[in-house]
Formats: sequence, structure tokens, C-alpha cells
Amino acid sequence: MNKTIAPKILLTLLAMILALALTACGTSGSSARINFKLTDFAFTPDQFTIPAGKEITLHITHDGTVAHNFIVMKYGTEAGEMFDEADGTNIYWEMDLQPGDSKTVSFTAPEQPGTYQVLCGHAGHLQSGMVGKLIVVDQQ
Ligand SMILES: [Cu+2]
Repeated sequence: MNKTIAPKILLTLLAMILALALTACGTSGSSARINFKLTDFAFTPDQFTIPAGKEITLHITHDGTVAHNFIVMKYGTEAGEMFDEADGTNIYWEMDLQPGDSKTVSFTAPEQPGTYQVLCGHAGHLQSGMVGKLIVVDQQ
């Protein structure tokens, strides 16, 4: 290797590594941007951590074969064994997705920090594994 060029290449590589490291730090902990995938019958990932009260951008891809929805339950409520009509009054936010959908939407995170249940409200889907957690944390 040419001895005068090698240090320049090393410096460039170091700068790139540093830039990547800084980007990685910015995405740790809670995030106002969430990406996840729906399949039959799961959310991947099934746990999200978001900052309280902030505008959250969700990017959802539907890789399954049947319609699903994404429901965030109100604080302190859970659907229990199955999601039924009575649970409808406890919905904080929801959206419907069809197979093949790839959508970017936004909603405002709850002000109350804590763990919120997320699930698919279609009959039988919660029992099949379409359930997860939304963790809301206080941000200074
Ligand atoms: Cu579903």
C-alpha cells in the first residue's frame, strides 16, 4: 500500500465509524419513530418504547394474508382473554391494515408514562399471539 495515502484512508474510516456510532446512540431508548411488521399472527417486534406526549411516527408493513388492526389500549386497561365489544370503549388509538399494506401514520403518545397493551382486535387474533406492549417513558 502507498504509505502517503494509507493515513488518509484510516482517517476517513475513523470518521465513518464515529458517524455510525453517533447515529446508533440517537436511536437507543425510546423513539418517536417506530417500525414494525404484522404477520398472521404476530407483531414484530412486539414491544415499543416511546416518549410521553410526543408525536409518534409509525411505519407498519402488513406481511400477512388476512386483515389485521393495531390497537393501543388506554392506560390501565387490558383486553383480557379476548378482545370483545366491551373492550372497544378502552381503545386509545387504532388503525386497520389490509394484506400488502405498507403505511406511515402518526399519533400522539399518551402523557401518562407506563405500559400499554397493544393488540389486534380481530376475533381470535389476540389469542393467536397478536399482542404486545407499548412502553411510554417520560422524556426531559
Ligand atoms: Cu389480526
